[in-house]
Amino acid sequence: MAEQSEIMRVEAVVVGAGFGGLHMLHKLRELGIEARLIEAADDVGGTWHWNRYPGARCDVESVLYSYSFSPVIDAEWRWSQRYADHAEIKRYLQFVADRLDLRKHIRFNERVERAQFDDDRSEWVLTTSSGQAIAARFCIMATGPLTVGQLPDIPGRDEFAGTTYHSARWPQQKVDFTGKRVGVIGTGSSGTQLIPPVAEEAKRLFVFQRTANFTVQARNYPMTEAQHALWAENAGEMRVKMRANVITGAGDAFMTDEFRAHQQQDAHAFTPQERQAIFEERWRIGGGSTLMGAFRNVMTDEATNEIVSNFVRGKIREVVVDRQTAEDLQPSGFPIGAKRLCVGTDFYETFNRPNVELVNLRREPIVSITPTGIQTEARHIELDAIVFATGFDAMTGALTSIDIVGSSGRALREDWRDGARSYLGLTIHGFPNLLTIGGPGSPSALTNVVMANEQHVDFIGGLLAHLRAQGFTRFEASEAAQQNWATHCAAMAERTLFGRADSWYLGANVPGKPRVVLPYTGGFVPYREKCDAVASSAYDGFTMR
Ligand code: NA7
Repeated sequence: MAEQSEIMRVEAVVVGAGFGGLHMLHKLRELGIEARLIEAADDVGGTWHWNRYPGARCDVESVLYSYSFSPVIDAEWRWSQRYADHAEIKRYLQFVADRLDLRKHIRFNERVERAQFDDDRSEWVLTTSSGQAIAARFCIMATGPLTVGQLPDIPGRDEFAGTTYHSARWPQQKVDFTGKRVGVIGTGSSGTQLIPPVAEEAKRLFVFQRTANFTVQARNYPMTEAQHALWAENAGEMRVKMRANVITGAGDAFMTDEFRAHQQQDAHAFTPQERQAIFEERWRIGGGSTLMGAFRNVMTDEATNEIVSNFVRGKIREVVVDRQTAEDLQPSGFPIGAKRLCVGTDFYETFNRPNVELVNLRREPIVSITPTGIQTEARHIELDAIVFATGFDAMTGALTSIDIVGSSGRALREDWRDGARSYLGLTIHGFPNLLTIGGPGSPSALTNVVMANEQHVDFIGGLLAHLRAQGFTRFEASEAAQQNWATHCAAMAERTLFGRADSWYLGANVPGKPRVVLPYTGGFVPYREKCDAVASSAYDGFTMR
């Protein structure tokens, strides 16, 4: 640990300059708390700084995938697209950082490597890649659910002589695939978004698919003047509806009440023809994940889920001309939505291009990566570039990649060896004065993550104000409260279909990671009510001194 004299000392330190961290820094300053934010990148943006692969855009409509706390930002920013792309979202966060004058309290280009709690002083000491340390009474990890990219452990991976890319660490400069033979490994959200634009450039594109996923059409378009006007007038009301889960931003922000009419109804109450008409409207006009909200219980009732799944399977057969490819693209063996639904543009249409070929790894698994391409059990495919769209060590990876050591030398990596545990996804027993924005055990990426982050920032702001008002300098979640929350999270997950797929929601995509449903599946509204109840009971489940 650095000498005490060298250490910069503030009241609160925030890690990560994405949506959560920037808002947190602003909130701390509003509360008069001296704070610094540490960011590994050279700019703000968080996941939108790193994930700049072609086609990267959000799957929640931008008007709702944005901050609600600042009337100034609302008044001065206009989204150009229904679903903004990565570049526009990053520009938005740059605008926010400048407009709120946040940069002066951000230390860029410093990766936090270790965070250790000093029991005697009741403070956190963070050491960063710059060799500098910073000490703070409170440490708030805003490190994001999708931060640490996963590279598959394929023999020969590092011997490829061409160029390799990972979707989550895309180069700053435009990558030109013109005239190139490109292989893309992975058909999750990142793969399905980047495959169509890469196919437009590449000479040949080989898509290496291990598990066919469900992809829906985003139906992205430039925002209309009428929508801008509607938003300017109704933003407050729409956000109230969003927090009440009446609208989700998954394609329904500008839809009419008529469009939503059957959302709370049972799919079985409709004839197959009626259901088909409802799905068609959502596929063609609604777009995005609106299909998932057509009826109630899609993520809790297997039969309802299968009805929705079958509609998408039918669409794949309708769109993809080659019969074998259409069959290979059919998702099966898991419920729609249990792996995150992919929202893209013309993913299935791309397989009708003469330069694109699907390689079904269930039929011909990858044996190795060679200096000149990929060897499957059936053939060798010559390639100039390989794109790994192979996902993340989600929800916990960014936290466990930091050497976090809590009270009495307790290491977080050890603590979470059998599965991540937390109280409300906000704090962890044994780690006093540490807070996590969107941590495992909170709704996080299962809901509109910007909305979820705002709720966490407000909760944390309230907690820190309470501590100050009471003269406390230290808090910790009790073991009992954390255990009760874990039991509740598991019970909620049992009621859903999320456990039925090998997805990053469960950590199933990371070899050796314990299989636990990581985000809270009980819904954002009950979750927020629980947090509100905790806050209004003087922080039930927390010990303070
Ligand atoms: P995902 O959704 O985890 O997708 C990763 C993809 O990579 C998925 O198709 C995997 O197949 C595939 N994969 C992973 N390892 C391998 C190996 N070894 N061989 C072949 N294929 C492999 O990550 P994304 O980046 O697309 O999306 C993550 C989230 O970011 C997304 O949900 C949005 O919230 C934004 P598998 O299904 O495991 O068989």
